[in-house]
Amino acid sequence: MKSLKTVSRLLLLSCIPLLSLFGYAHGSMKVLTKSGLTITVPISKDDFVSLSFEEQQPPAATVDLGPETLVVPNDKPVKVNSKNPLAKGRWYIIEASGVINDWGNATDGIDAVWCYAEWRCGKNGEVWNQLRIDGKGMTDIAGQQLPYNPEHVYRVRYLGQGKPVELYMIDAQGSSSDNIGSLTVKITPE
Ligand SMILES: [Ca+2]
Repeated sequence: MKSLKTVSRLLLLSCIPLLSLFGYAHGSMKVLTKSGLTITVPISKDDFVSLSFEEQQPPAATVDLGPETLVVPNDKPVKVNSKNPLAKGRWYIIEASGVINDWGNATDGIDAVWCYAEWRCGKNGEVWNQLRIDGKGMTDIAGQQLPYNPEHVYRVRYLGQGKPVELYMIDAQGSSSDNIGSLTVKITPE
């Protein structure tokens, strides 16, 4: 809604040239605003050539769309986009949780960052970065190793690119038929 101050200013700006042109007023215009105020401007209706309002757009605000939780399947060759775009230049926390399996022999063995299936990746496990966030693994985004977490929850800071974020599991893109499970990814503005 246009503020009263703005309306008053526009009316004055509109009328000053007219008043200057005609030198005097022999009537008045009453403007009733939504707030209930009546503004009286000394001018005759015959003096009007035109009257126009210029709407001023409010400055673009940073919209905080809040947290978003997405499920990224490991048993289908799909990529999941966040519903909300991530504001350009804004920092977010991306948290991935859950376990998956890529071989159909169990319900786990891999999480967002680590392969911890001992028969496949040894006692110390291996960093597989199966979850891709805009094509990157979580350790790539973190810029450092993410220690194995037996709770299988990992968090990274992520800088918004002004577009939705794309999430997918690597193995699922070409070998999903024996895959099991999904990961949960929560995106929260910092
Ligand atoms: Ca597979």
